[in-house]
Amino acid sequence: MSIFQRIKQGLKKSTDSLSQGLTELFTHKRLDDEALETLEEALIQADMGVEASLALVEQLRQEKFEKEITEQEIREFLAQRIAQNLKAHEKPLELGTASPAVLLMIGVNGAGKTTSIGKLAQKYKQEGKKVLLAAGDTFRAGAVEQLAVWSDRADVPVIKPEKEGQDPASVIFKAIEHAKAENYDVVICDTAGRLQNRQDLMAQLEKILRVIKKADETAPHASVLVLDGTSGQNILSQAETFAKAASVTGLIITKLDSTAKGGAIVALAEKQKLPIHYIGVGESIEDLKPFEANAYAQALLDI
Ligand SMILES: Nc1nc2c(ncn2[C@@H]2O[C@H](COP(=O)(O)OP(=O)(O)OP(=O)(O)O)[C@@H](O)[C@H]2O)c(=O)[nH]1
Ligand SMILES: [Mg+2]
Repeated sequence: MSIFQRIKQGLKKSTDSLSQGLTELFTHKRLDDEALETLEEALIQADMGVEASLALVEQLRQEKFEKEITEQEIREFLAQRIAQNLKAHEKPLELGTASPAVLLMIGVNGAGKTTSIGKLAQKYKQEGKKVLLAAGDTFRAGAVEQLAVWSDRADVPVIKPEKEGQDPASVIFKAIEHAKAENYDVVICDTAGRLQNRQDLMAQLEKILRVIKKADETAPHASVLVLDGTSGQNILSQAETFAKAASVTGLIITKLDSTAKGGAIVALAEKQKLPIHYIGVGESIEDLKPFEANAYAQALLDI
């Protein structure tokens, strides 16, 4: 299945509610106020957020008000505008020239951090890079073992805590020191899931960042916020809080193969300038793809 088909399958439910709205709209043929209102509802239903939906409908009104228009033309108009808005977010995750490059993965519980680390590890390894993982989730039972499974799959080593419940910052510090000594190219640091309203856990994240800087003051070279694409509008407040607490440099949006809420990316892009480096489109190691604005917009509009 192509990546395009995958996203399309995942977005099917958003697409279905959109389609319903669009089909209803089509019975109007002429783009009048009522038709625009129906469209606005369909966009909001597809989780695109009120602001982004209003903006899209306004653009359509300006160009096509009281004109004859087909459903397909509306789809294409919207897809083109959405792709245009998202284009600026299409940016690869660049590791820069630091050696090792330190990559910190953060996000709420279950977002897909550890899985994305496994996928990235394999990608970098296949590019010929020397990759080390740091098991910085010392909090959740089984988290270290889960990362160890990914390290086996990707065939890269992992630095684990020496004892249960060890301070995560110290595990990550040790990994960076080890990577410096052994000339690793990349260290990817796992962290525990933390809800954005848990101030204690957000403070722990700040500590992790301080300790990373003790090992290398230019690190982390990327702080990647992993967002669960199935969470709809929740990803907006996550992006806002994590951006403040941990100077997020970019995003990975996971589970776009299995969501009816993929429209939330449109809402997010309206609010945040953060690049979307990758999207997760499945649970296997190769299911991490660069974000492509056009493919995403077309899948969302079922074109
Ligand atoms: N379908 C699908 N499932 C995914 C994707 N990414 C992760 N998952 C699944 O989501 C679940 C949680 O993934 P984890 O990688 O453990 O998430 P995490 O953020 O590390 O979770 P915590 O460590 O508990 O905070 C797992 O069952 C993964 O297989 C994706 O792109 N698509
Ligand atoms: Mg994890």
